[in-house]
Amino acid sequence: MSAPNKSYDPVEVEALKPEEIDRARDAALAAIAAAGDLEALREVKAAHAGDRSPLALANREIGALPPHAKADAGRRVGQARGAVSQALKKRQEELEAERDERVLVEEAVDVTLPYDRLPAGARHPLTTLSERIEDVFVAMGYEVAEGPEAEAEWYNFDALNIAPDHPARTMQDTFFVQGAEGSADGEAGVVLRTHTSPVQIRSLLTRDLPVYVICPGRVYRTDELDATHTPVFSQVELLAVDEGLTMADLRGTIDHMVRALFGEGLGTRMRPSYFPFTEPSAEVDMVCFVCRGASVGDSGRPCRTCSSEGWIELGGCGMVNPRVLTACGVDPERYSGFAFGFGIERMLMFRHNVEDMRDMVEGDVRFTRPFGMEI
Ligand code: FA5
Repeated sequence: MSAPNKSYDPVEVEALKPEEIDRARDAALAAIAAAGDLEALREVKAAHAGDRSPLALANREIGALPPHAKADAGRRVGQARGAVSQALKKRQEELEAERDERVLVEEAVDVTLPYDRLPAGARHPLTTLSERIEDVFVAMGYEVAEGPEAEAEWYNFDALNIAPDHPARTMQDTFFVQGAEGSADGEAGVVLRTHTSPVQIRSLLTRDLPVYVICPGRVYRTDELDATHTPVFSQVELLAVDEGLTMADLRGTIDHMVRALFGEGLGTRMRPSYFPFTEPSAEVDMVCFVCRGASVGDSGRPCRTCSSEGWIELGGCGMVNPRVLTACGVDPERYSGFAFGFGIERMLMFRHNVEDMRDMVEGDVRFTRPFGMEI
Protein backbone atom coordinates (compact mmCIF):
# COMPACT_ATOMS: atom_id res chain seq x y z
CA MET A 1 0.00 0.00 0.00
CA SER A 2 1.24 3.49 -0.73
CA ALA A 3 1.97 5.78 2.24
CA PRO A 4 -0.93 8.08 3.46
CA ASN A 5 -0.87 11.41 1.71
CA LYS A 6 -3.13 14.36 2.39
CA SER A 7 -3.15 15.48 -1.21
CA TYR A 8 -3.46 11.98 -2.52
CA ASP A 9 -5.66 11.81 -5.61
CA PRO A 10 -6.91 8.60 -7.22
CA VAL A 11 -6.08 9.90 -10.62
CA GLU A 12 -2.48 10.25 -9.51
CA VAL A 13 -2.29 6.60 -8.38
CA GLU A 14 -1.69 4.35 -11.35
CA ALA A 15 -3.78 1.42 -10.06
CA LEU A 16 -6.74 3.63 -9.27
CA LYS A 17 -6.88 5.52 -12.54
CA PRO A 18 -10.36 4.96 -14.04
CA GLU A 19 -8.96 3.61 -17.29
CA GLU A 20 -6.72 1.19 -15.34
CA ILE A 21 -9.67 -0.08 -13.34
CA ASP A 22 -11.71 -0.50 -16.52
CA ARG A 23 -8.78 -2.25 -18.19
CA ALA A 24 -8.36 -4.65 -15.27
CA ARG A 25 -12.12 -5.33 -15.21
CA ASP A 26 -12.32 -5.89 -18.99
CA ALA A 27 -9.28 -8.19 -18.93
CA ALA A 28 -10.91 -10.19 -16.11
CA LEU A 29 -14.27 -10.42 -17.94
CA ALA A 30 -12.53 -11.51 -21.16
CA ALA A 31 -10.51 -14.17 -19.36
CA ILE A 32 -13.64 -15.42 -17.57
CA ALA A 33 -15.55 -15.65 -20.83
CA ALA A 34 -12.62 -17.52 -22.42
CA ALA A 35 -12.26 -20.10 -19.60
CA GLY A 36 -13.14 -23.40 -21.26
CA ASP A 37 -13.50 -25.56 -18.16
CA LEU A 38 -13.67 -25.39 -14.40
CA GLU A 39 -9.93 -25.87 -14.01
CA ALA A 40 -9.21 -22.91 -16.34
CA LEU A 41 -11.80 -20.83 -14.48
CA ARG A 42 -10.05 -21.57 -11.17
CA GLU A 43 -6.84 -20.16 -12.62
CA VAL A 44 -8.64 -17.11 -14.02
CA LYS A 45 -10.22 -16.51 -10.62
CA ALA A 46 -6.84 -16.59 -8.88
CA ALA A 47 -5.33 -14.23 -11.47
CA HIS A 48 -8.21 -11.67 -11.65
CA ALA A 49 -10.01 -11.92 -8.33
CA GLY A 50 -7.32 -13.32 -6.04
CA ASP A 51 -5.32 -11.41 -3.40
CA ARG A 52 -2.64 -10.42 -5.91
CA SER A 53 -5.01 -9.49 -8.75
CA PRO A 54 -4.88 -5.90 -10.12
CA LEU A 55 -8.33 -5.10 -8.73
CA ALA A 56 -7.45 -6.43 -5.26
CA LEU A 57 -4.27 -4.39 -5.27
CA ALA A 58 -6.22 -1.29 -6.39
CA ASN A 59 -8.70 -1.92 -3.58
CA ARG A 60 -5.86 -1.85 -1.09
CA GLU A 61 -4.74 1.53 -2.33
CA ILE A 62 -8.12 3.08 -1.41
CA GLY A 63 -7.39 3.01 2.30
CA ALA A 64 -4.53 5.40 1.82
CA LEU A 65 -6.61 8.00 -0.04
CA PRO A 66 -7.76 11.26 1.52
CA PRO A 67 -11.42 11.04 2.60
CA HIS A 68 -12.80 13.11 -0.26
CA ALA A 69 -11.28 10.74 -2.85
CA LYS A 70 -12.16 7.47 -1.10
CA ALA A 71 -15.85 7.35 -2.08
CA ASP A 72 -15.29 7.77 -5.75
CA ALA A 73 -12.38 5.37 -5.99
CA GLY A 74 -14.20 2.89 -3.75
CA ARG A 75 -17.28 3.01 -5.98
CA ARG A 76 -15.25 2.40 -9.13
CA VAL A 77 -13.21 -0.45 -7.72
CA GLY A 78 -16.27 -1.95 -6.00
CA GLN A 79 -18.29 -1.91 -9.21
CA ALA A 80 -15.43 -3.45 -11.16
CA ARG A 81 -14.91 -6.21 -8.56
CA GLY A 82 -18.68 -6.80 -8.36
CA ALA A 83 -18.84 -7.21 -12.14
CA VAL A 84 -15.92 -9.65 -12.06
CA SER A 85 -17.34 -11.68 -9.20
CA GLN A 86 -20.77 -11.85 -10.86
CA ALA A 87 -19.20 -12.94 -14.14
CA LEU A 88 -17.19 -15.58 -12.29
CA LYS A 89 -20.29 -16.92 -10.58
CA LYS A 90 -22.23 -17.05 -13.85
CA ARG A 91 -19.40 -18.78 -15.74
CA GLN A 92 -18.93 -21.22 -12.87
CA GLU A 93 -22.61 -22.18 -13.11
CA GLU A 94 -22.41 -22.52 -16.90
CA LEU A 95 -19.29 -24.70 -16.76
CA GLU A 96 -20.75 -26.89 -13.98
CA ALA A 97 -23.89 -27.41 -16.00
CA GLU A 98 -21.78 -28.31 -19.05
CA ARG A 99 -19.71 -30.75 -16.99
CA ASP A 100 -22.81 -32.42 -15.53
CA GLU A 101 -24.28 -32.84 -18.95
CA ARG A 102 -21.04 -34.29 -20.34
CA VAL A 103 -20.70 -36.72 -17.43
CA LEU A 104 -24.23 -37.92 -17.95
CA VAL A 105 -23.44 -38.69 -21.58
CA GLU A 106 -19.95 -40.11 -21.02
CA GLU A 107 -20.86 -42.27 -18.06
CA ALA A 108 -24.22 -43.38 -19.27
CA VAL A 109 -24.94 -47.07 -18.70
CA ASP A 110 -26.89 -48.86 -21.34
CA VAL A 111 -29.17 -50.93 -19.17
CA THR A 112 -30.46 -52.77 -22.20
CA LEU A 113 -27.08 -54.42 -22.90
CA PRO A 114 -26.92 -58.18 -22.22
CA TYR A 115 -25.56 -58.85 -18.72
CA ASP A 116 -24.68 -62.52 -19.06
CA ARG A 117 -22.15 -62.66 -21.87
CA LEU A 118 -19.18 -63.37 -19.56
CA PRO A 119 -18.44 -67.09 -19.57
CA ALA A 120 -19.49 -68.64 -16.27
CA GLY A 121 -16.77 -70.53 -14.44
CA ALA A 122 -17.14 -73.96 -12.93
CA ARG A 123 -15.83 -75.73 -9.85
CA HIS A 124 -13.54 -78.67 -10.42
CA PRO A 125 -15.57 -81.89 -10.21
CA LEU A 126 -12.93 -83.44 -7.91
CA THR A 127 -13.66 -80.68 -5.40
CA THR A 128 -17.41 -81.08 -5.63
CA LEU A 129 -17.22 -84.87 -5.41
CA SER A 130 -14.98 -84.83 -2.34
CA GLU A 131 -17.25 -82.25 -0.69
CA ARG A 132 -20.23 -84.43 -1.48
CA ILE A 133 -18.53 -87.42 0.16
CA GLU A 134 -17.68 -85.25 3.18
CA ASP A 135 -21.34 -84.21 3.43
CA VAL A 136 -22.51 -87.83 3.50
CA PHE A 137 -20.32 -88.53 6.53
CA VAL A 138 -20.73 -85.21 8.30
CA ALA A 139 -24.47 -85.94 8.22
CA MET A 140 -23.69 -89.15 10.15
CA GLY A 141 -21.71 -87.28 12.81
CA TYR A 142 -18.19 -87.66 11.40
CA GLU A 143 -15.73 -84.77 11.62
CA VAL A 144 -13.50 -83.61 8.76
CA ALA A 145 -9.82 -84.14 9.64
CA GLU A 146 -6.74 -82.81 7.88
CA GLY A 147 -3.04 -83.55 7.76
CA PRO A 148 0.03 -82.15 5.99
CA GLU A 149 0.96 -83.18 2.45
CA ALA A 150 4.68 -83.15 3.33
CA GLU A 151 4.45 -85.81 5.99
CA ALA A 152 6.91 -87.37 8.45
CA GLU A 153 7.92 -90.85 7.35
CA TRP A 154 6.87 -92.08 10.78
CA TYR A 155 3.22 -91.07 10.23
CA ASN A 156 3.14 -92.18 6.61
CA PHE A 157 4.76 -95.59 7.20
CA ASP A 158 6.07 -96.61 10.66
CA ALA A 159 2.99 -95.82 12.74
CA LEU A 160 0.89 -97.59 10.10
CA ASN A 161 2.85 -100.81 10.62
CA ILE A 162 4.56 -100.48 7.23
CA ALA A 163 7.91 -102.13 7.88
CA PRO A 164 11.22 -100.43 6.96
CA ASP A 165 11.76 -102.99 4.17
CA HIS A 166 8.27 -102.56 2.64
CA PRO A 167 8.56 -101.91 -1.12
CA ALA A 168 6.31 -98.83 -0.86
CA ARG A 169 9.10 -97.13 1.07
CA THR A 170 11.53 -97.12 -1.84
CA MET A 171 12.20 -94.11 -3.99
CA GLN A 172 10.57 -95.97 -6.88
CA ASP A 173 7.20 -95.46 -5.17
CA THR A 174 7.60 -92.49 -2.86
CA PHE A 175 8.69 -88.87 -3.29
CA PHE A 176 11.19 -88.24 -0.50
CA VAL A 177 11.51 -84.62 0.61
CA GLN A 178 14.18 -85.21 3.22
CA GLY A 179 16.28 -88.15 4.45
CA ALA A 180 15.64 -90.64 1.66
CA GLU A 181 15.09 -94.23 2.67
CA GLY A 182 18.39 -95.89 3.53
CA SER A 183 20.18 -92.57 4.08
CA ALA A 184 22.81 -92.79 6.76
CA ASP A 185 22.49 -89.20 7.98
CA GLY A 186 20.03 -90.17 10.70
CA GLU A 187 17.63 -87.36 9.70
CA ALA A 188 13.94 -87.95 10.30
CA GLY A 189 12.51 -88.73 6.87
CA VAL A 190 9.88 -86.50 5.28
CA VAL A 191 7.85 -87.70 2.30
CA LEU A 192 5.04 -86.37 0.16
CA ARG A 193 2.32 -88.48 1.73
CA THR A 194 1.56 -91.52 -0.40
CA HIS A 195 -1.95 -91.95 1.01
CA THR A 196 -4.33 -90.21 3.42
CA SER A 197 -3.90 -92.97 6.04
CA PRO A 198 -1.36 -90.94 8.14
CA VAL A 199 -4.35 -88.77 9.09
CA GLN A 200 -5.64 -91.85 10.95
CA ILE A 201 -2.57 -91.62 13.21
CA ARG A 202 -2.77 -87.84 13.61
CA SER A 203 -6.47 -88.11 14.51
CA LEU A 204 -5.92 -90.87 17.09
CA LEU A 205 -3.06 -88.96 18.70
CA THR A 206 -4.88 -85.65 18.95
CA ARG A 207 -8.54 -86.49 19.48
CA ASP A 208 -10.48 -87.99 22.36
CA LEU A 209 -12.06 -91.37 21.81
CA PRO A 210 -14.36 -92.32 20.21
CA VAL A 211 -13.00 -91.02 16.91
CA TYR A 212 -15.11 -90.71 13.75
CA VAL A 213 -13.29 -88.76 11.04
CA ILE A 214 -13.33 -88.36 7.27
CA CYS A 215 -10.34 -86.92 5.47
CA PRO A 216 -10.27 -86.03 1.77
CA GLY A 217 -6.87 -84.89 0.55
CA ARG A 218 -4.14 -84.85 -2.07
CA VAL A 219 -1.53 -87.62 -2.15
CA TYR A 220 1.60 -88.31 -4.23
CA ARG A 221 3.21 -91.38 -5.76
CA THR A 222 5.93 -91.76 -8.37
CA ASP A 223 3.39 -93.18 -10.84
CA GLU A 224 3.53 -92.21 -14.51
CA LEU A 225 0.69 -90.03 -15.79
CA ASP A 226 -1.57 -92.21 -17.94
CA ALA A 227 -5.28 -92.81 -18.49
CA THR A 228 -5.79 -94.40 -15.07
CA HIS A 229 -2.89 -93.07 -12.98
CA THR A 230 -1.55 -89.70 -11.98
CA PRO A 231 1.40 -88.91 -9.68
CA VAL A 232 -0.78 -86.41 -7.77
CA PHE A 233 -4.22 -87.67 -6.93
CA SER A 234 -6.89 -87.46 -4.26
CA GLN A 235 -8.05 -89.96 -1.72
CA VAL A 236 -10.72 -89.94 0.91
CA GLU A 237 -9.92 -91.66 4.17
CA LEU A 238 -12.39 -92.74 6.81
CA LEU A 239 -11.56 -93.83 10.35
CA ALA A 240 -13.89 -94.92 13.13
CA VAL A 241 -12.53 -96.10 16.49
CA ASP A 242 -14.97 -96.91 19.26
CA GLU A 243 -15.93 -99.70 21.59
CA GLY A 244 -17.47 -102.74 19.92
CA LEU A 245 -17.02 -101.81 16.23
CA THR A 246 -16.96 -104.77 13.86
CA MET A 247 -16.56 -105.54 10.17
CA ALA A 248 -20.38 -105.41 9.93
CA ASP A 249 -20.24 -101.69 10.87
CA LEU A 250 -17.64 -101.13 8.17
CA ARG A 251 -19.79 -102.88 5.59
CA GLY A 252 -22.92 -100.96 6.63
CA THR A 253 -21.04 -97.65 6.47
CA ILE A 254 -19.76 -98.35 2.95
CA ASP A 255 -23.24 -99.48 1.83
CA HIS A 256 -24.68 -96.22 3.13
CA MET A 257 -22.07 -94.19 1.26
CA VAL A 258 -22.76 -96.08 -1.97
CA ARG A 259 -26.52 -95.47 -1.58
CA ALA A 260 -25.96 -91.77 -0.87
CA LEU A 261 -23.65 -91.28 -3.85
CA PHE A 262 -25.08 -93.66 -6.46
CA GLY A 263 -28.70 -94.38 -5.46
CA GLU A 264 -30.63 -97.26 -3.96
CA GLY A 265 -30.26 -100.98 -4.60
CA LEU A 266 -26.55 -101.31 -5.36
CA GLY A 267 -24.83 -104.07 -3.41
CA THR A 268 -21.20 -104.18 -2.33
CA ARG A 269 -18.76 -107.03 -1.88
CA MET A 270 -15.47 -107.43 -0.09
CA ARG A 271 -12.50 -109.37 -1.42
CA PRO A 272 -9.70 -110.39 0.93
CA SER A 273 -6.68 -108.17 0.58
CA TYR A 274 -3.70 -106.98 2.58
CA PHE A 275 -2.78 -103.64 4.10
CA PRO A 276 -0.25 -103.56 6.96
CA PHE A 277 -2.44 -101.14 8.93
CA THR A 278 -5.70 -103.14 8.80
CA GLU A 279 -6.37 -106.70 9.83
CA PRO A 280 -8.37 -108.22 8.29
CA SER A 281 -8.17 -106.15 5.10
CA ALA A 282 -10.36 -106.11 2.00
CA GLU A 283 -10.89 -104.51 -1.38
CA VAL A 284 -14.45 -103.17 -1.74
CA ASP A 285 -16.42 -103.39 -4.97
CA MET A 286 -19.91 -102.07 -5.68
CA VAL A 287 -22.39 -103.31 -8.26
CA CYS A 288 -21.98 -101.28 -11.46
CA PHE A 289 -24.50 -98.46 -11.21
CA VAL A 290 -24.86 -98.28 -15.02
CA CYS A 291 -25.57 -101.87 -16.10
CA ARG A 292 -26.31 -103.20 -12.58
CA GLY A 293 -24.53 -106.41 -13.55
CA ALA A 294 -26.67 -107.02 -16.65
CA SER A 295 -23.72 -106.73 -19.03
CA VAL A 296 -21.90 -109.69 -17.53
CA GLY A 297 -21.72 -112.45 -20.15
CA ASP A 298 -23.97 -110.50 -22.53
CA SER A 299 -21.77 -109.48 -25.47
CA GLY A 300 -24.76 -107.66 -27.02
CA ARG A 301 -24.87 -105.18 -24.11
CA PRO A 302 -21.29 -104.23 -23.25
CA CYS A 303 -20.84 -101.78 -20.36
CA ARG A 304 -18.04 -99.23 -20.62
CA THR A 305 -18.28 -98.25 -16.97
CA CYS A 306 -17.43 -101.66 -15.50
CA SER A 307 -15.92 -103.23 -18.64
CA SER A 308 -18.82 -105.72 -18.46
CA GLU A 309 -17.53 -107.09 -15.17
CA GLY A 310 -20.63 -106.05 -13.22
CA TRP A 311 -18.54 -104.70 -10.35
CA ILE A 312 -16.61 -101.50 -9.80
CA GLU A 313 -13.66 -101.35 -7.43
CA LEU A 314 -13.96 -98.59 -4.82
CA GLY A 315 -10.79 -98.97 -2.74
CA GLY A 316 -9.23 -100.61 0.29
CA CYS A 317 -10.59 -101.09 3.79
CA GLY A 318 -10.33 -103.16 6.93
CA MET A 319 -10.37 -103.29 10.71
CA VAL A 320 -7.64 -101.07 12.19
CA ASN A 321 -4.65 -103.27 13.05
CA PRO A 322 -4.26 -103.50 16.88
CA ARG A 323 -0.58 -102.61 16.37
CA VAL A 324 -1.69 -99.23 14.96
CA LEU A 325 -4.00 -98.66 17.92
CA THR A 326 -1.16 -99.51 20.31
CA ALA A 327 1.25 -97.14 18.49
CA CYS A 328 -1.30 -94.37 19.12
CA GLY A 329 -1.81 -95.23 22.78
CA VAL A 330 -5.27 -96.75 22.28
CA ASP A 331 -6.07 -99.94 24.20
CA PRO A 332 -6.90 -102.59 21.55
CA GLU A 333 -8.52 -104.76 24.22
CA ARG A 334 -11.17 -102.12 24.76
CA TYR A 335 -11.40 -100.32 21.41
CA SER A 336 -11.63 -101.49 17.84
CA GLY A 337 -11.89 -99.54 14.64
CA PHE A 338 -12.42 -99.64 10.92
CA ALA A 339 -10.97 -97.60 8.08
CA PHE A 340 -11.20 -97.24 4.35
CA GLY A 341 -9.44 -95.27 1.65
CA PHE A 342 -10.81 -94.59 -1.83
CA GLY A 343 -9.34 -92.82 -4.85
CA ILE A 344 -11.51 -89.82 -5.76
CA GLU A 345 -10.24 -89.58 -9.38
CA ARG A 346 -11.20 -93.21 -9.98
CA MET A 347 -14.60 -92.59 -8.41
CA LEU A 348 -15.10 -89.55 -10.65
CA MET A 349 -14.09 -91.65 -13.67
CA PHE A 350 -16.76 -94.23 -13.27
CA ARG A 351 -19.40 -91.91 -11.75
CA HIS A 352 -19.22 -89.56 -14.76
CA ASN A 353 -17.80 -91.83 -17.45
CA VAL A 354 -14.53 -89.92 -17.69
CA GLU A 355 -12.34 -92.13 -19.82
CA ASP A 356 -8.97 -90.50 -19.28
CA MET A 357 -7.67 -89.29 -15.91
CA ARG A 358 -5.38 -86.83 -17.70
CA ASP A 359 -8.44 -84.71 -18.51
CA MET A 360 -8.83 -84.04 -14.78
CA VAL A 361 -5.37 -82.58 -14.31
CA GLU A 362 -4.90 -80.58 -17.51
CA GLY A 363 -6.99 -77.63 -16.31
CA ASP A 364 -8.93 -77.27 -19.56
CA VAL A 365 -12.18 -75.44 -18.79
CA ARG A 366 -13.94 -77.46 -21.48
CA PHE A 367 -13.63 -80.42 -19.12
CA THR A 368 -14.88 -78.69 -15.96
CA ARG A 369 -17.60 -76.51 -17.48
CA PRO A 370 -20.16 -79.29 -18.10
CA PHE A 371 -20.06 -80.03 -14.35
CA GLY A 372 -21.26 -76.46 -13.73
CA MET A 373 -21.27 -74.66 -10.41
CA GLU A 374 -22.70 -77.55 -8.39
CA ILE A 375 -21.96 -77.03 -4.68
C1 FA5 B 1 -4.25 -97.12 0.02
O1 FA5 B 1 -3.70 -96.07 -0.31
C2 FA5 B 1 -4.70 -97.34 1.43
N1 FA5 B 1 -4.19 -96.28 2.28
C3 FA5 B 1 -6.20 -97.42 1.47
C4 FA5 B 1 -6.72 -97.92 2.78
C5 FA5 B 1 -7.14 -97.02 3.75
C6 FA5 B 1 -6.82 -99.29 3.02
C7 FA5 B 1 -7.62 -97.47 4.95
C8 FA5 B 1 -7.30 -99.76 4.23
C9 FA5 B 1 -7.70 -98.84 5.17
P1 FA5 B 1 -4.27 -98.14 -2.37
O2 FA5 B 1 -2.81 -98.01 -2.59
O3 FA5 B 1 -4.95 -99.30 -2.92
O4 FA5 B 1 -4.60 -98.06 -0.84
O5 FA5 B 1 -4.96 -96.81 -2.97
C10 FA5 B 1 -6.32 -96.51 -2.75
C11 FA5 B 1 -6.96 -95.98 -4.03
O6 FA5 B 1 -6.20 -94.88 -4.54
C12 FA5 B 1 -6.99 -96.97 -5.18
O7 FA5 B 1 -8.10 -97.81 -5.04
C13 FA5 B 1 -7.13 -96.07 -6.37
O8 FA5 B 1 -8.48 -95.72 -6.56
C14 FA5 B 1 -6.39 -94.83 -5.95
N2 FA5 B 1 -5.08 -94.74 -6.61
C15 FA5 B 1 -3.94 -95.40 -6.33
N3 FA5 B 1 -2.93 -95.00 -7.12
C16 FA5 B 1 -3.43 -94.04 -7.93
C17 FA5 B 1 -2.89 -93.19 -8.98
N4 FA5 B 1 -1.61 -93.22 -9.31
N5 FA5 B 1 -3.72 -92.33 -9.58
C18 FA5 B 1 -5.01 -92.23 -9.22
N6 FA5 B 1 -5.58 -92.97 -8.26
C19 FA5 B 1 -4.81 -93.87 -7.61
